[in-house]
Amino acid sequence: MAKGSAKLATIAVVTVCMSFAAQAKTYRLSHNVSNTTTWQQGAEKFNQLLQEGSNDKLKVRIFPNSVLTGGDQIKQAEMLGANKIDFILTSAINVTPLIPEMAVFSLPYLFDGYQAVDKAIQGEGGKLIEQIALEKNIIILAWGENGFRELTNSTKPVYSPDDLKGMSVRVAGPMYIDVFKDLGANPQQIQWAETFSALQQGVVDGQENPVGAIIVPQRLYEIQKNITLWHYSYDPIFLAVSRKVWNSFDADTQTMVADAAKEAMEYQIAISRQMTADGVQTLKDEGMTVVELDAKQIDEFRQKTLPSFNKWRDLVGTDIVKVFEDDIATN
Ligand code: X2X
Repeated sequence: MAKGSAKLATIAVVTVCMSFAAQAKTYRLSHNVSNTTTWQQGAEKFNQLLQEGSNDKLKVRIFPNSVLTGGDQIKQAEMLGANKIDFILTSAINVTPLIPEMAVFSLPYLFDGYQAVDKAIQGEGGKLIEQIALEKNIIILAWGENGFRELTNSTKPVYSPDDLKGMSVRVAGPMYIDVFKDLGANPQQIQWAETFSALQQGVVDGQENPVGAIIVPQRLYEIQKNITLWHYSYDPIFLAVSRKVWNSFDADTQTMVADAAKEAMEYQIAISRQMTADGVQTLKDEGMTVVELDAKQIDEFRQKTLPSFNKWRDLVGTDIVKVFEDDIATN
């Protein structure tokens, strides 16, 4: 080979290597709500931390509204478990068909506030569910927050279970079907991606979701007149990675990715709680009737939903529920 062309070949090889080094590896992250939500902000934070921690070698592309699973929010966990999606950010409820134990978080009135939530999720309860998820190939890196789910509807203010009689309500998962039946309502399971139009077209009268993470940023107030702050069910989200992607990382990268996930979810929890605190006023300003309940009124809902609490405690496993209750009872 002539000297000149050898030199050219060397330059070419070096250039190719450099461009490989410069190109970030991009993973796909799926979540199932809009890009205006705190879920999206948490996912963006994760991406930012991932890029910083890897000197721009790793990043995620975020796919909102369950687009990677054709609008099916429940399928995300299954596809992650089958290594077909790299990362998911989703709510525990969406995983209950695959892992019934995940329903523990959203048992009606298990938690009476954020303090109880934090004790269980950061305690033995959270660890236990992480282990169970691992058996299904779902590697949970960090817990975030959807929040306490509140009831909205377009027909009338709801103060007591009687007001819910015959009302058609969109729900996300199987346990809520039972809960709303206990309350005399007419629940229907509908994908979140289809819920806005279902409400708009009057297919259902109401729905339930957290104020800060979903109701305000997805502008439910445009199509719902009333909201009842009954705090009946808590819903965490989690950021998980597929086993295939996780195993492709060396130990240092795994630590960096896990730390980025934790920091991103801490941030996501903080902004969700802030938006929930501020959001009630926003809903009033937007013309919604906001029903706040006293302890006695809340207790009426609690009593009525006891049959589904008991049914789902058995499905989840009494021992698992006990771990959560013990966490909650610690000082
Ligand atoms: O579908 C819902 O209601 C949502 C967005 O809260 C969940 O992912 C469970």
